[in-house]
Amino acid sequence: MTTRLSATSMPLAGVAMPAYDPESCGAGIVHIGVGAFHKAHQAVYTDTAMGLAGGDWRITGVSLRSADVASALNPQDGRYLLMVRDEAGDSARLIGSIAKVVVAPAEPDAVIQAVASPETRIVTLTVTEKAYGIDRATGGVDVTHDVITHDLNNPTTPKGLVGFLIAGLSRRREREAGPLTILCCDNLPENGRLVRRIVLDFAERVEPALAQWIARTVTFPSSMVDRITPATTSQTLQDAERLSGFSDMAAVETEPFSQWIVEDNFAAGRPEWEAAGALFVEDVAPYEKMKLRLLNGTHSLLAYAGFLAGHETVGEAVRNEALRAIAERQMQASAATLPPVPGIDLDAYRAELLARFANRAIRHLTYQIAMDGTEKLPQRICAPLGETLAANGDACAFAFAVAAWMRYCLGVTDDGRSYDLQDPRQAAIAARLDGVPRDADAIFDALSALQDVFPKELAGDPRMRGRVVEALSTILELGMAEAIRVHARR
Ligand code: CS2
Repeated sequence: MTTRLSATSMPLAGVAMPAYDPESCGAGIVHIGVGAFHKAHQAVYTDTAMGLAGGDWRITGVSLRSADVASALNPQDGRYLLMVRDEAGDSARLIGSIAKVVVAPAEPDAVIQAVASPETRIVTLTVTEKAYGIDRATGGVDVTHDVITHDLNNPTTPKGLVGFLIAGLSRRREREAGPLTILCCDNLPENGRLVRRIVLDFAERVEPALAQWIARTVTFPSSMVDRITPATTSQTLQDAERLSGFSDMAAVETEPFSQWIVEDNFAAGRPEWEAAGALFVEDVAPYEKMKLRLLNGTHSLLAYAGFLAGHETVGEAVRNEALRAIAERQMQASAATLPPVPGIDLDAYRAELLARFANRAIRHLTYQIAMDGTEKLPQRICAPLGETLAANGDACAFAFAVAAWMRYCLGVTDDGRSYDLQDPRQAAIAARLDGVPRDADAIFDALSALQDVFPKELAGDPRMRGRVVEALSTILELGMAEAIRVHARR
């Protein structure tokens, strides 16, 4: 049997090793949501930064729900192989920046303690959009969200992200452990400001004095993160073993491209992430908008339309010429809604995105990206769509994505296979679609009434309705694959 990877492993030649001694560095970061993306992004920047500039910045990972990541990483002393793949081949590197992973349901106090520890100077987050429990109408916490309700009623024994942050911050204040930075790395617009608002709103409801302390002591810079990282599969693990010579249950595969744009507003220092290529700027908003609308918005279109047309991966979907044409049209319309983005040529950025999507060495499943549509559509599609209409533009370029998502909500493919929507609002979607005939107008009415997804003005705009119903009728009538061909010619 192959030996399990650990801190003392000497992998095969060709695997790059950490350029520092991880065990001699202290921890300085708590990261909540240790998924494949974190392991291919922030953990890598921190690993490079410690290699170049040192510092006590190792990461204590936190999983809010499952014990899987902890059982993969802890027996390996936090080590894992990062495989960077493109059509020219793979390169592999051992990452040493994660010290350990704590599982919140098993050790809730360890999570609170980690946030409160004076060693901890930064808490980074990749928990996905739905974990924040945002009320999109007010920007505060959604008091109907079951985890938020639980945590508001049980502030010392939380279950969710905001509850743990508040419990940790409250203990931090008690211990006088000093200022802290909370750095959101999820794909949400103005993500730092957004997290600050929900944290302060929650604190205000539990203890107003704590909210005041947080406002004075904690900073919430925004950041734009980018690296296409599919979920790890058994193939990933096999490839990692072949490359390193060790059994590695935590290996991750990703693309060569990587970007991190961060607002430089840190309350208690930070690693030299710029040495690893991060860009520090005063205002992240234009970069975030660009990435959410051009990369993520196109991803969502390719996910819904591609999945239903039988394309298992984003690569296959974007190699379908007609779907690619629809994607390019949506990108062009999205780009027209963007302010100038300092240092970025948007045409070149769009062309590079299409090449990244087409990377044959990465199998990024359309079904994976299709997950949580109600949390993703607002910033990716509805916001540029609403702005386009407000400027008297045409909704046409965005209508196919909305129609494809609505068709996807029916939960069954054109050849009759059912699939799970994997959406936090799937019960509400099912309730709205219950008894609704297979008719574009009726489906549009049922789903456009989801106010968390479609703001009232947008849902009520006849120009959006006309275009989406038109696209959805074609999809229902001809099936997705043929509808893509027809729509591309329009
Ligand atoms: C994707 C993102 O799953 C999704 O919704 O659009 O995870 C995307 O791959 C990343 O944001 C790329 O940086």
